[in-house]
Amino acid sequence: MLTRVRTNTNTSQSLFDKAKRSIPGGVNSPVRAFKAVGGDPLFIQSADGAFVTDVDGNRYLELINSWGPMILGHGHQKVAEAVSKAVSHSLSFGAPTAIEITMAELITSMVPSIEKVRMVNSGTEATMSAIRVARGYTGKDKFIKFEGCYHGHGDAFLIAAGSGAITMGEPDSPGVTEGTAKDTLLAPYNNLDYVSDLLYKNKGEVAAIIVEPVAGNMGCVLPKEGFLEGLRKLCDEHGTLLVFDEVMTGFRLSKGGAQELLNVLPDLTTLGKIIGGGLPVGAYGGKTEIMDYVSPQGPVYQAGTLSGNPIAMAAGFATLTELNERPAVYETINKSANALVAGIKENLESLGLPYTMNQIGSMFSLFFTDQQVVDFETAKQCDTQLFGKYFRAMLDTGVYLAPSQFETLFVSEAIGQSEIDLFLEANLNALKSI
Ligand code: KE4
Repeated sequence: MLTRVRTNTNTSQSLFDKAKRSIPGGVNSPVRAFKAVGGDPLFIQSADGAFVTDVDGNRYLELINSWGPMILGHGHQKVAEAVSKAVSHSLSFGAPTAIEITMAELITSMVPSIEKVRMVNSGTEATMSAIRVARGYTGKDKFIKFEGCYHGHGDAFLIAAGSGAITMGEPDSPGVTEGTAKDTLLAPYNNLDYVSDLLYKNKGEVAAIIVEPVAGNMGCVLPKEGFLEGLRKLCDEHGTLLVFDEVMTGFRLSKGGAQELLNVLPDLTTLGKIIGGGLPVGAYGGKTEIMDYVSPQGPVYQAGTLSGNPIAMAAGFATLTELNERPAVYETINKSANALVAGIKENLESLGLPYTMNQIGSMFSLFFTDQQVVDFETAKQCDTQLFGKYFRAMLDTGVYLAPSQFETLFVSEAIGQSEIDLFLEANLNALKSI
């Protein structure tokens, strides 16, 4: 059962006070600190299916899915069994293992554009490495990213980044040098003319365009008709590599990710989140001709102590195998997402609240604005104060949403009709109270 009204959050509060004495901001990733929505973070004790329980025993229906990985729901038996079996052989060898081959072969069979893949430990490592390979392969220095897209915390990406780094223009963070920033070119999402102009102004200098094929870090923002196809064409014309950052959309929008669903093939793909089934895994891959530039096969160096860790591979392989062998999961989660979005819209309209909802498959975002949200500029027009009130009201009615307007909600296979009904009842009560 949901905790209707939270009894207390005293233990979370005292843990947060304690955490701040030894961890910057009391968290190991900024967005978890609830700064974007107000209030203090909950410390989570456990999770099962579509629910999380905090250290005070409050139970919440959740649509964060640990920021994407938990597509099968929390505590999936096959994933848990795979991990405990792997643990019985000890944890890490720093040497090649057979499961890395079976994992690589599964990924290359699932993701249309990937012929060879390298495992790393996070999405950030994946995107950093992909841009390095693109620069090494093309011999060019610059790359284009889109305002509001987030590709992890690598220096070169913290320029008008999305997710927790939402700011504009200059490097988002001290420590990112002008020298680094000068090679990062920025364009508005969904604006092909701007990209074309950038490529002509920097003729022969642009190694790659990196894009979230469906943006999830300024809230969920979909590519306009022809946008991705246009990027593909521009890259071919300019000898620039197209990099799809599918850390969020990979294995989420289909078993072949956004590139399979939207039928546009990149030269390189970065992966994360679902690929690890909840354990720290990232990967980058693409055409053999490009990936063979990666050390020790080629000259582009990239390494990692725990890359391809056998426990993480076991969790990831079990998760991807479930998705590969039971593609009906996508029908289920998409259907649940459709029902949630339809119900939320009904609730909003019954109260006459201005809103926009963007959805694709099992990813969706609610924006408090009466404009369409198609890029970073329009995303920033939203009423983030109202979103904070909405977030806190939903939390009080037992539903745990992503603690920022500039994030996306994810629906897992553990969400069924009863969870949908619970969510929509809480949603109506929360919307009435803001
Ligand atoms: P990680 O380094 O956090 O594994 O992946 C970075 C990354 C790269 N590319 C995309 C498209 C991503 O969405 C991410 C990470 N996503 C955020 C949530 N929007 C992670 C949550 C967090 O930073 O705590």
